[in-house]
Amino acid sequence: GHKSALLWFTGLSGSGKSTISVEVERKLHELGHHTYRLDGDNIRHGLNGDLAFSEEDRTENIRRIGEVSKLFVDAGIITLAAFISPYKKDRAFARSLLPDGEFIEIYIQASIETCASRDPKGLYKKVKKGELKNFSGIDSPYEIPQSPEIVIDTENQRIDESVLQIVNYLKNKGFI
Ligand code: GGZ
Repeated sequence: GHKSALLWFTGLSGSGKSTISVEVERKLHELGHHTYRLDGDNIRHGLNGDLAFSEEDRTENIRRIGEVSKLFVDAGIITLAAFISPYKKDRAFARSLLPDGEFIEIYIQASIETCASRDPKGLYKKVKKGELKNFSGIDSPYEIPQSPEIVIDTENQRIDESVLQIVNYLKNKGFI
């Protein structure tokens, strides 16, 4: 048996939240753990299909994701949530829903310049052309986590090293 947990990945668009969370989930499966991953693909098109990117909508997005995540954790599933979650107060709200120690904030760190140069979806290019407004880190805030459980330095380490860093944290804390 294991304690369940919510792994909360926060960071800019293009920082690597999705990539790293997918690989952490793969590793947890290899180790025999039951997991569920929430991300833009299964949340913003369905449950939160009515929300856009204003401050109010982002807050509501994160509130619902926090509540849904809590249900998965209650069911004993190691849950991974990968969203920009730019506001400190919204991350704090999600944290407040879980028992102490079960909310693990993982800051996926990359500068805005690095994210813009990666530009996996061409969104930064659209921002530059003026076709996309209210973009996190450019003309919409991203509040850097002040005391996350884990900081991942994506500019200086490989994906497999980042995955190991997170898995080792979970082992040390007795989650897996
Ligand atoms: C930020 C945006 C925006 C704006 C569309 N700002 O890199 P992506 O594409 O796959 O991840 C981004 C995703 C952000 O959705 P979240 O639910 O994670 O955001 S939040 O936590 O702030 O509610 C990006 C895309 O949606 N996207 N417009 N204006 N990212």
